[in-house]
Amino acid sequence: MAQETSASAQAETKEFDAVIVGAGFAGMYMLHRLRGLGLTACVFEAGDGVGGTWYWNRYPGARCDVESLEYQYGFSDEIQRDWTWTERYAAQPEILRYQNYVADRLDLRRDIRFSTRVAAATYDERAGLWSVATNRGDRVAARFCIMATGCLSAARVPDFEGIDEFEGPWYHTGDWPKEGVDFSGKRVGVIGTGSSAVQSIPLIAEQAKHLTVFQRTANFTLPAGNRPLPKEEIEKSKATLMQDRRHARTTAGGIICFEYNETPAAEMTPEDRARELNDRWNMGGFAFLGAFGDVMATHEANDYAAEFARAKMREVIEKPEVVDLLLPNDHPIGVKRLCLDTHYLETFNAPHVDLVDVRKAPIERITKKGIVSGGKEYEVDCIVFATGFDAMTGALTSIDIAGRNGAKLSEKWAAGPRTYLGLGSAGFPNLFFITGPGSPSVLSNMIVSIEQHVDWIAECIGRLTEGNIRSIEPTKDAEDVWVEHVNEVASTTLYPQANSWYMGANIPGKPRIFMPYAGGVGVYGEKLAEVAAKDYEGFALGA
Ligand code: FAD
Ligand code: N01
Repeated sequence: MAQETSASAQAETKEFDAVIVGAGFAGMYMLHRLRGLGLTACVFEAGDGVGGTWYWNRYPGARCDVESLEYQYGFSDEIQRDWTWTERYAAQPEILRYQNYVADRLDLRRDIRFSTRVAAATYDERAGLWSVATNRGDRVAARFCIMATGCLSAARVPDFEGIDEFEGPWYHTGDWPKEGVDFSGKRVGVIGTGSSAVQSIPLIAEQAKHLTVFQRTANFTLPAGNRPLPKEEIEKSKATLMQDRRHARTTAGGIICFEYNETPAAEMTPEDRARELNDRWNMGGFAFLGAFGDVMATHEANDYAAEFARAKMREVIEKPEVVDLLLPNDHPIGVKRLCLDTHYLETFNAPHVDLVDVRKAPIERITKKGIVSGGKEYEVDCIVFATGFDAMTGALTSIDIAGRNGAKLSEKWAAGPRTYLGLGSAGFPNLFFITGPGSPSVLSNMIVSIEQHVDWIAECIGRLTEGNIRSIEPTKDAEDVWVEHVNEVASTTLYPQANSWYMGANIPGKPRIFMPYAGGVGVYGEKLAEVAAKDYEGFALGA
């Protein structure tokens, strides 16, 4: 892996065609596409290397849950052919190596300023330029400002009272120390039972002397079925990846490794339903949610899947006192992100692993020595916060973004994000979001959605530049119609029925709005193409 270097510090305002914020999958590909247009771009990245999610989330057990052969770039046949994945679900170090390999191949780092956080972006209407300021005093100006800041990059530790008094070390899964953590001989407390916890708990338990897991909501989790990838499967994927990716863009989830059964549950016999669920459970991964056409749309269909999953989960839990606690029963399956695990539930069979129900008795405070819930102090030597992210909007609203007339994005979005197509927001010319709220983003294979957005943005910028068009921004009318459409589509699903981060429910005070677009990558892609073909219908173009 090449060492990360950074672009030289900017003492005074320097001008570029574009500024990109973030150097994860999105920012890296955006930079590559802008270079291809002959434009200059400066990327700012808070971390000291590329990778985004896979740079920050180094907790034990971190790996993708979209299969590696699909969770990779699909824009370059050479790049994909020269890289070989080793496991069905690649682990974090392998994904980060892959991202560094791509950065090497495309010589990306020379335009990336690392260890630099963008603090503010202000639109200068007269000059038609974004002025971007960083925490290190850089100031750059650019016609286009592209937020590749990530949907799950603003790690959040809840405001527990007393956290500063805790005498041991604590960690957040989304900001894990590079050097790793040795839990040997330690009493560990893990707060949270989402995907990050489900992946890390089995490995933390292997090391720890004692592990106490603090659970607010039991989650549906199913065996990932991870395994080494055989040579033939890899070769087959390499031969067809480019066409597979074109296909993936026409699907609902940007994934082609399994097909959705479109038949509604009620139209199937009980035997067919059971067979479908069983086969898909055994496949491992998200195929399970494709068992019937209406799993995510009706309670009846969802209940079949949820009941099946609970029965399977129950089979591996041995301690009678935790069975009921570990089985999710307060939300439909799939409306909170489904977890894929490797021996998560089995971990609770071990005598040194305890589960504390913090739904019944919420965490009251952190003390010098541990965590207090239900009036009882649980002593621990270290704490792992697997408490998730201020998802979808957190990274954007933490930047002081001011558009026309100094209007702030964070104020405009105070009652929930407002975008047209998840790509831009009225009043903020030439500001693009990659996988922004109102786009399929986190409901899909994110790399497919990232490439879909980057390609659209690159084509748009290319056409504006060629046509000498100074600016583009959503009209308020188009934005209002889109926001309404996003809500309408969500309301035809079961998604709004859970306290999920999709709904902003994990952040106290955050408006409860279903933020991603549930219409699917394929349908959404058709809309993007239509808008571009109609000379950016719904956008105002400034001469
Ligand atoms: P990110 O990778 O989040 O990168 C954004 C970057 O922007 C970060 O490096 C951040 O430091 C930087 N940044 C943000 N704000 C600023 C600022 N103000 N100044 C400077 N830099 C800034 N998706 C899937 O489709 N499949 C999976 O299997 C999958 N697994 C996941 C596993 C984990 C543990 C997590 C947390 C997420 C997972 N995701 C998965 C979602 C994942 O976030 C995306 O797949 C993808 O990596 C997002 O890439 P990105 O470039 O859009 O954002
Ligand atoms: O975060 P989460 P995550 N007191 O928000 C609990 C992706 N990802 O980092 O459910 C007590 O899901 C919270 O409880 P509740 C994936 O998209 C993918 O695990 O809000 N508990 C929950 O249990 C995923 O969905 C992978 O009631 C508190 C947990 O903390 C997303 O990233 C791996 C609390 C947070 O779970 C986020 O996952 C990892 C409080 N005050 C991540 N506050 C893959 O497998 C929060 N919690 C690929």
